[in-house]
Amino acid sequence: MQRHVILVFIAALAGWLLAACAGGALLTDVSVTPQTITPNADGIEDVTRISYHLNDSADLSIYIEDTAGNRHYFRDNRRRSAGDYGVDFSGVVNGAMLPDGDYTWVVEAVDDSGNTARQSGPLSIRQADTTRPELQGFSVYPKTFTPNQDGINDRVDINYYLTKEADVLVYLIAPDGETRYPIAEVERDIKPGEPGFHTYDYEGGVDLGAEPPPDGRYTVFAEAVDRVGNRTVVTDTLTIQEGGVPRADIVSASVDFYNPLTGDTVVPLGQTLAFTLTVENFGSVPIRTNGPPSGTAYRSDENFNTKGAFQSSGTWRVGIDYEGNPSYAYPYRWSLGSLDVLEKRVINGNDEYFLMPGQRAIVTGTIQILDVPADKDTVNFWAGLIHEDVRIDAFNDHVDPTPIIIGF
Ligand SMILES: [Ca+2]
Ligand SMILES: [Ca+2]
Repeated sequence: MQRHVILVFIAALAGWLLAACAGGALLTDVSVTPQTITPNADGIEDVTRISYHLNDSADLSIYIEDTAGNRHYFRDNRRRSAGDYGVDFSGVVNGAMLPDGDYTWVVEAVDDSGNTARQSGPLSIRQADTTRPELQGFSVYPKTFTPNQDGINDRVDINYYLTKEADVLVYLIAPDGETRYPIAEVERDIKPGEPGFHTYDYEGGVDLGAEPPPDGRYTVFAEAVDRVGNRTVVTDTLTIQEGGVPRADIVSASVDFYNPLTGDTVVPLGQTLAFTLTVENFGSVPIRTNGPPSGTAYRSDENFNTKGAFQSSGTWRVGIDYEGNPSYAYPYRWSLGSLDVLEKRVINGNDEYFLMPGQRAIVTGTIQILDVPADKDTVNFWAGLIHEDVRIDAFNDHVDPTPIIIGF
């Protein structure tokens, strides 16, 4: 009796080994449920569950075959180790919904010896939403930009009209083809993902103090995926030049205030206060400046506006301010050095002047004191390095306050 049981066991073992060697047991427990899907994002039978078990490592493919014999690969030769697997199929292959119809699903595994195991069955698709989301009028402007907060071509506008509710990602791909930089949408009445006009305002991250992506030619991708998985990708190009966070300071935080007649810090009413300081661009990008030029003489009742040199977003200037100033800060301003030491560029028909990376410039100027700024004999004067409409760094504000004796 016992001998008989052992014989049966050996026979069963032999049969199992035979099946394994023949590859018949490589792929087991395959099921596709349900057999009909209606992929229209109504939450009812929008996907079918494909489950299978691998008894050994294999290259696995899943494809859907139409009645004409065309294979639509959902998974193509993916490496899989032994184990249980399950994946949802929504009717979408390569970002496009298969049209309504009757299909055959096929799960196919090829082991390392080249043995193929295959199982198949019917799959019907009904009420499929085959409409792809479109990104109409996709535009990137300008095509070249310089994200460096100099007020010229610092930003890029990216726009499109989305035709259908979808998740949209917009990002740059670097020249290496891999590194990705996401771009955030500007919040508007039309929420992200809703049909309608969408806009993105990109400054390379510089406004948050981050270094922008390195200079180079990038591909802008906009990728829309609707609720059932239809996917649309549009691309354009964008070149980044002279990108970076601008950095400059007043060298040694030192300002030399003096009366040119005497060389000391006594400036009686009617006489002139002069200053000299040095500015350095210690960053990696040019910084823009404008007039009045270094050396310009002010009267104390003038300011840079009365000189016709209005505030200009992104420009850098040296300013002088004083204790008891009743008006806005730094009313007396000068360019970073005389124009002949700066780099001149013609941009959009205008002459623009730049202090280049690593460059230093001496800034001088005078203020004729016509009245007592405060009800005091001695008034503190100081300098600042102003990045107009952007910021004054703490180390560039209120630099080297110096008591000037005015009254007697
Ligand atoms: Ca459905
Ligand atoms: Ca710029």
